[in-house]
Amino acid sequence: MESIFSEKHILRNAKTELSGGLLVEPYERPSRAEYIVNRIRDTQLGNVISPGDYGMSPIRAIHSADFVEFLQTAWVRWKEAGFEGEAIPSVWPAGQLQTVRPRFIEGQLGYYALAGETSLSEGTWEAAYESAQVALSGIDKLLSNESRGIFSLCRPPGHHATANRYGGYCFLNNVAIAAQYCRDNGSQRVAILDIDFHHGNGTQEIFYDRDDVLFVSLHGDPLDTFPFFWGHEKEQGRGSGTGYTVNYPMPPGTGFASWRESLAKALEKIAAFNADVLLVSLGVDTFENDPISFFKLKSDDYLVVGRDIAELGIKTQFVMEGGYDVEEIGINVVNVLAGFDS
Ligand code: SP5
Ligand code: ZN
Repeated sequence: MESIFSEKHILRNAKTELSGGLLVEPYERPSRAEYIVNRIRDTQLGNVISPGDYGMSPIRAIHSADFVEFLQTAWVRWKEAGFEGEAIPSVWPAGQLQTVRPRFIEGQLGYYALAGETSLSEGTWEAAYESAQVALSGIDKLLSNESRGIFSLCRPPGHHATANRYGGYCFLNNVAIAAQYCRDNGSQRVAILDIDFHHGNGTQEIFYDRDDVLFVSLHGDPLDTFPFFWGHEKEQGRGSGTGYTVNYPMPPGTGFASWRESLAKALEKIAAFNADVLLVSLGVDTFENDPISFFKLKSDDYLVVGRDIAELGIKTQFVMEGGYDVEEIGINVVNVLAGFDS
């Protein structure tokens, strides 16, 4: 399988994450992508290609103009305001009937942030833009050639970002941008399978009212983990989108046998939908040694995951999401991709 990757991911290199009341080194750090690309090269999975530039219009097809402008200008405005650290929100419009967008950057952070752990830092916009281009280049290549699978090694990740909110280490929703690109370039039905440990609240919200993009997610039960306010089984879509969002929350300690039962149900939904193309939000934070998660998948299990997905027989793009800083992140990601190819 071919991979799309850009060295510019390194522009996202925040110094801080708010975690347990401390400012720690972010879990979502540049070495993650290096572990993965090194493993791709070591195992000779396939070519690693640089992305093209598809510009702003596919990003604007998903994200609101004011949100994009906020991301583009936030860091400079934060520094100009005289703040010394990285940009972390401290106040939210929780419980307001209507919210007027504040003018000052400090208020805008809370207006646009869905979580406080993710600091805005120098280079964040540039890296997020490039990550979206990695997703777009992958889907464009998949739609226009004969290959069955492609891997977009996106960093920063995207599935928590909504049309107008960032957080959970995500700024632009790469998989949603790619899915809409499919719809705008001839695909009638697009399925998104989200197997990151965390619920893909951003992707869900973006397509919640639609019946042309199926969203199916396997994740830690939001009663017990981030993003806490989305991902319950009863969230199934709205209006003509009813039935086109499907959630499989699972409890702490879930191992591969029961996780795979949920995967089988998810794959049945996708097969019944008769999708032209499948996009997989690929997180490997389901791994037993992931530092922030509570599932118990082992490295060899990821080979089976790739094989199970391949059995659908649908053209598939894998889009990188989470999976934190342990050396096995490279092994686990490449096991999914190699399993798919096998
Ligand atoms: C893309 C993705 O996987 N985003 C995940 C964002 C999770 N953010 C909250 C992390 C909370 C970590 N809690 C620290 C526990 C340390 N043992
Ligand atoms: Zn995750």
